[in-house]
Amino acid sequence: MDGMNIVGDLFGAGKMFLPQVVKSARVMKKAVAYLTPYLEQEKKGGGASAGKILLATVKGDVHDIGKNIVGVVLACNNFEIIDMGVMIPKEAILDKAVEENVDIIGLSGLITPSLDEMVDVAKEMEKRGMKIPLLIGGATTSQIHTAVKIDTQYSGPVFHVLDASKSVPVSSSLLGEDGDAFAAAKKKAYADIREQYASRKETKRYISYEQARKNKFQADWANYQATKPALNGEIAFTEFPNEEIRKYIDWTPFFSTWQLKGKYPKIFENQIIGKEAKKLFEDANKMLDWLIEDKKLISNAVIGLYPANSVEDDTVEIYADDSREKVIKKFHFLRQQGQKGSGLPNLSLADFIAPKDSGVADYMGFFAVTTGIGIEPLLEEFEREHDDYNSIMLKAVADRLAEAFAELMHERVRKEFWGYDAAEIFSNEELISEKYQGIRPAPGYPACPDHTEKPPLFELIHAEKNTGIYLTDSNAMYPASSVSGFYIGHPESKYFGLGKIAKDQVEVYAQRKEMEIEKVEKWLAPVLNYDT
Ligand code: B12
Repeated sequence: MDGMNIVGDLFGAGKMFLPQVVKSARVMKKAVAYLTPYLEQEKKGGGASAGKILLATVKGDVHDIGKNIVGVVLACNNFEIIDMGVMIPKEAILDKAVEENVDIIGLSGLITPSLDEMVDVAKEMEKRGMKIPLLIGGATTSQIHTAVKIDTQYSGPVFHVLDASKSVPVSSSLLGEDGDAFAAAKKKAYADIREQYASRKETKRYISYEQARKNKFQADWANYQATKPALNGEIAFTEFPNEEIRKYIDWTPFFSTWQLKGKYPKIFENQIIGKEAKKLFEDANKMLDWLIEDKKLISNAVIGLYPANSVEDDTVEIYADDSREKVIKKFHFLRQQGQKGSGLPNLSLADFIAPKDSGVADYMGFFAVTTGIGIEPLLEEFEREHDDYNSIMLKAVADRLAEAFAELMHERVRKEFWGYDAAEIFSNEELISEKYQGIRPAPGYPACPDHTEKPPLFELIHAEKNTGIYLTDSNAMYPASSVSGFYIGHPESKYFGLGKIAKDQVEVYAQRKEMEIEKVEKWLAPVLNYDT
């Protein structure tokens, strides 16, 4: 325990790196597990725990690597961790918190619907009259969202925590002697943020939805001919060889998961972190060898290509066949409404699909891939062995495989199934930097932040039946190592950020989707430029 305190301090001071910390924690955890029966006795006479913290990824969300890292780092610093896992409903979180008499609740979430879920947890804590601190973490959470939406719901302490290393000083301060003053200072800081936010909001300029539509991106449709795909409909791939997928891995995000910042392979030359990065890379590859040789993980995919045209600017109709008479699905996209500089369009993904009245026979594609079938028993085994290092490593490797599988399938679509660039030859580096023609945006990503477009996508290509992936209440996919999205082939198509949108667009969007406006507002809360 004393050794781990030193590890924790060194990590906090930037003198030790996350992989080393997690490996040290593994030694500690194994030792503690061995000693627990003896320690239990001693604990009764007054334990040495710095506090009890409950961690959970909120309902509907499956991203958990960050939460697990936070759990390990806190445990290294003598906190007792109760990790409830992923997709945990608020009732279960709070019941457990009461039952275990925890000192702090920590919520993790990485997709936008999780933000709302966290607000609900805070509301429920207030309703139950709880007083313990609530920590908020994960990409897409932010100081501003925490200050404006969460802190206002709960009178107890609320803290947004940027990363694992900050979780220790925040938790220690909250539970320390001056905890109340520390919490009060944060309440005050969040009130200030809200004030600043309210005044900043007014300065940002938006145009009406109608103006935005008039300023859409206009491709030269009169001189455009889309390639007719070789495939019409869906095709599934079951038990796709992982050794093929492996070649498409983009390693840079893998290092950032482990909080080693730098581009692969240059990261190995880095004076400070190069050696650690190399060790980590070797461990990941050993794990990949094991997963592939022993066929531990199963990878499934489905892709579908269909005749498609855009209608009424932002809707895309998918047709049963090239007669384009029968609409089998509709997809709805959103349009940028921020004021643009002259000559710059207000983009919607639908702009890259030929409008029906242009007479161009265009096409659109869809995909869902998973590399996570069979991961549970492996994770359970690591858990039994108190091996967080390999558990986090396995998830990090599986998520790299999922992205790699999406890259591989996209290449095959361009070269083979759609075939608009049959002669394309790119290295993995060139694929990673998206040198090819066309894009594969995923529902939830900045150009199309609406997660409710996933159910129609799943229905169209029968993703659940074909791959074994299913959608949670928040439209996250399970297993976690899964990606789904669209293929758009137009040479000028590109990724962009939607930014915020105004109520006039939300009203039209709700009508088009035949959804209640309140529901649309709930799903799109983080991209609205107004308060609901
Ligand atoms: C890895 C990853 C995945 C993996 C997930 C694997 C897994 N088991 O978690 C894969 C490839 C499978 C994936 C898929 C998808 N993803 Co993803 N993914 C990411 C990515 C690139 C990194 C997340 C990560 O693990 N980072 C490393 C860890 C260490 O960082 P972290 O989670 O932020 O945690 C740190 C801190 O935030 C903090 N912290 C975190 N939790 C907590 C909790 C507490 C209590 C505290 C104190 C601190 C704390 O401490 C941690 C350690 O320092 C992010 C991009 C990003 N910028 O984060 C997108 C991202 C989260 N994904 C996103 C999306 C949309 C998806 C998909 C829905 C896309 C799709 N349509 O297919 C799918 C959904 C998957 C599913 N199953 O439903 C979006 C979410 C956007 C949104 N607004 O909703 C992001 C933000 C990408 C983006 N820029 O658009 N994804």
